[in-house]
Amino acid sequence: MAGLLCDGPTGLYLSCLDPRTAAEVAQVPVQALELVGDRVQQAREAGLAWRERPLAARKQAVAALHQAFLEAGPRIVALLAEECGRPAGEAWTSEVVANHDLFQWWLSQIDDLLISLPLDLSPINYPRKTGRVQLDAVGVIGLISPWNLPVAIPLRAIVPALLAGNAVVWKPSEHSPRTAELLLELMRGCLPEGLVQVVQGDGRWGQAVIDAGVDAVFFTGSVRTGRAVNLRCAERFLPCSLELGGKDAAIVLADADLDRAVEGIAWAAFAFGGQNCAAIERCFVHASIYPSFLAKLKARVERLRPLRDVGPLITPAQLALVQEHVAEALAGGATLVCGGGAPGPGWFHEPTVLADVSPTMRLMREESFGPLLPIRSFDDLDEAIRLADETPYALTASVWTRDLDLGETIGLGLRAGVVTVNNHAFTGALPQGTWGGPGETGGGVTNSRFALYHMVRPRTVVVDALSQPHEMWWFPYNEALERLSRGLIELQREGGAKLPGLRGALSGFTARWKDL
Ligand code: TXE
Repeated sequence: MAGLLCDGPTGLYLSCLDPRTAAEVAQVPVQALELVGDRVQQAREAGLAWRERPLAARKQAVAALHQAFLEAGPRIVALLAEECGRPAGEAWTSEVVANHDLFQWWLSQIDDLLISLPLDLSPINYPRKTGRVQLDAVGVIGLISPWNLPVAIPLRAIVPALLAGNAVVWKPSEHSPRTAELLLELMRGCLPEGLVQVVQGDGRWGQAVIDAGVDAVFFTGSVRTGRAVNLRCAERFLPCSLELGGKDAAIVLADADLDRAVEGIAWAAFAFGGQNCAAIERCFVHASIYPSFLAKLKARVERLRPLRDVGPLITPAQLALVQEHVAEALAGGATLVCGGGAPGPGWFHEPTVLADVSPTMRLMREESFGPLLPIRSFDDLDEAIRLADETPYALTASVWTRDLDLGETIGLGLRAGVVTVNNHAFTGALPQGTWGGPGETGGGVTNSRFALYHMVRPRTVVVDALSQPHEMWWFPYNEALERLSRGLIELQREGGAKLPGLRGALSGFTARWKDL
């Protein structure tokens, strides 16, 4: 985590504090705000040559980055521990292995995904015309990223953006500047100089990236900031892809595999210290299994090891928010099942389960973004579904049941952009799948071809091989044109549009156009 932006004898810097100890462990220099425009210009210049490179050459450079990334795995894991308090097992699986899959998938798919799409032109209506839709790079992509997955979240945008021919100006979170510096060091060894720029700083530097003339913006972060970013982009007619908040629900049916549900829900609620937009932040359990579910979950959560399984909050502010949500719920009559304490050092909070919560409590409506799992029972499934959909967020949701068809039906009945049956949240690591959802989750899409479509600009190219002196739809408009059009429609209606004779008639017609 980084403290506030500081001004020292050598200029501005981010003071990097280890969230496990709250001690300063490093400082990262910050360039003056006024220089952000130069960085965007440098990226644009490098991008012009990059987009002209054959795709095979771009793939070769990104493949080299993939190898450098894998070799740097242990360094990345060690740095994530110091910068975010990330447990090693979690750093390996979510930030190294998951990104290995990301590189592999995009490198294997990008040729097909970027292929030009031929226009299927009727030789009758459009004789000797050929065309295609090609996907051009948008130019310079402005990427503004958060601290909670400081390697995976930016790479999910950077890898496809580069393969599509773009340059990237990346403003990482002020709470995770060092992982960005490490990734930049790897990129410098594999990509053309200046193609990816890292702009360190706080939100003002993020704003400066938007103002500096990028061609599209990709943002992951809070709803509050996402709204500000979206407005600023709208003023500049800048395409903007938003990945914002989540308040994921898990619905546990009476027939669920209880042991699996407890393990899976404990992981999805407390992984990343709960600081994951797809963390389970509300759990609805059928009344018939509620007591046994609570007992098993309590026993499981109490075995979670601080810092080994569950990391700290990234900032004191994040810790304070979690404590506010716990205090308000307890004051409102919720039951503390386990956890509840913040024994330190650093900004660690115990993984905490609260039962018998009311839907009006803050921890059931606002994003807690911490190791906090509120649970309530339900008798009526429709009531659980209504409650699950009640927040303005709709990122992911899960249904836990042995009846897989029922689980899928219930999941598809929810608003969430991602639904899983008997699992939760891991799909963010699937580059094939889409990640995102409506409402205050932002509506953007990460991963899959659908994310790529925000990184390219489709262009249609049509070439007319001088087929004929005149087109039927050109001036003058006259009786002959109307008769011909009626005839064409009649023939199309009779399925005769492919009649070779018609083609001759039509080209003869348009050849004699001026005499008609
Ligand atoms: O996010 P911010 P923060 C949520 C979570 C968390 C809250 C605050 O609830 O408690 O957001 O986290 C840059 N123009 N999520 O403060 O403020 C900022 O420098 C342009 C959920 O980290 O959204 C950083 O790089 N940029 C989310 C990035 O935006 C601006 C993950 C995110 O900062 C800016 C993280 C501005 N006006 C937090 N203001 C998820 N969906 O996973 C700030 N920034």
